[in-house]
Amino acid sequence: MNRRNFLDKSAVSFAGMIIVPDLIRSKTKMQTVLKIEKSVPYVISTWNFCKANEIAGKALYNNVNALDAAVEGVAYEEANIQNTTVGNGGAPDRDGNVTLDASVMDHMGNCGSVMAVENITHVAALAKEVMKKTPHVILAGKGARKFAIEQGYRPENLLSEKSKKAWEKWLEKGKFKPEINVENHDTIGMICCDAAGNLSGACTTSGLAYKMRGRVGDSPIIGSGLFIDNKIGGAVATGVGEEVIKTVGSFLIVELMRNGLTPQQACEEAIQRIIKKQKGKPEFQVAYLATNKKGEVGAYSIQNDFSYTLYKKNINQNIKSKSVF
Ligand code: SD4
Repeated sequence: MNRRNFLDKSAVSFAGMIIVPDLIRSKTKMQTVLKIEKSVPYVISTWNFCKANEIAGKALYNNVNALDAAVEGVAYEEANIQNTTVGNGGAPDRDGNVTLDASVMDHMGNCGSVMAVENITHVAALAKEVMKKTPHVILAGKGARKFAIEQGYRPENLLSEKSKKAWEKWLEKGKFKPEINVENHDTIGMICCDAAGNLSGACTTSGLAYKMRGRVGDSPIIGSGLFIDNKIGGAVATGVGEEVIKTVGSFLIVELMRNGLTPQQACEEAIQRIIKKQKGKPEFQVAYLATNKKGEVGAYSIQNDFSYTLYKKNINQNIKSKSVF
């Protein structure tokens, strides 16, 4: 079985990990789930990461809790070296280093994040380790890498041949311009609702291609790339992180939902906050995806190429988002 087949046939890819199941999925499943079942589990994730979405959905229907399902789902894309926007094989910074950002947040309001991590594929799982095993919320750079290795993660070269070639071509001109949606997908932000009705999420990315060394986007910043409040709902972001950070986008959406907006209205208002500051039509993309405790879903983007994937009752659908332009 070649590597690709292995990834497709396994529920989740285990590349780069030594102690496999415990790093991705906690030992503690929701043992009492049948007694407390009150929700139809569902998964939403940014773009068309159908396989990752399905993996998380199947885990939820197997009574895995929302946090572990989200981390398990996004792990598929982190290990997919064909995908140049997430994890192993991600586009490097302008100096040729692949540096990854990720965050997780659970239904209790616990969160963890890692930023600018090198040589570690499964950074969302690592963010979960930060949340569970350290007194901190964020670990960055060399410290995050060191922690990963202590936890049993195997360091790897994350610069794939495909990403290296694209970077070398970029170097011919060497002009930075945020490139969004080059392959009809980008950062994966995922929110899961489990059978107990609890919401959790994960967000993982290699960030903007050819960014400056040390640049960190919105994805590992709690409240920007991801925010969950289990009483209200959750939101995730993709696109140019700088614009998301300036408006603390995901937190804003959850707060707007707290004030009575639907997920759709909240995503639209959060995008408008960005648009209003621009002179003319922005050339960049920002997209939001949100859900509330009623199970309603909303999505909105600046440019018209955003879509999201919804898994519910064994059906996985990619749905086109509304957009400003
Ligand atoms: C970042 N938001 O690092 C991420 C990248 C992304 O579409 O989502 N690109 O800014």
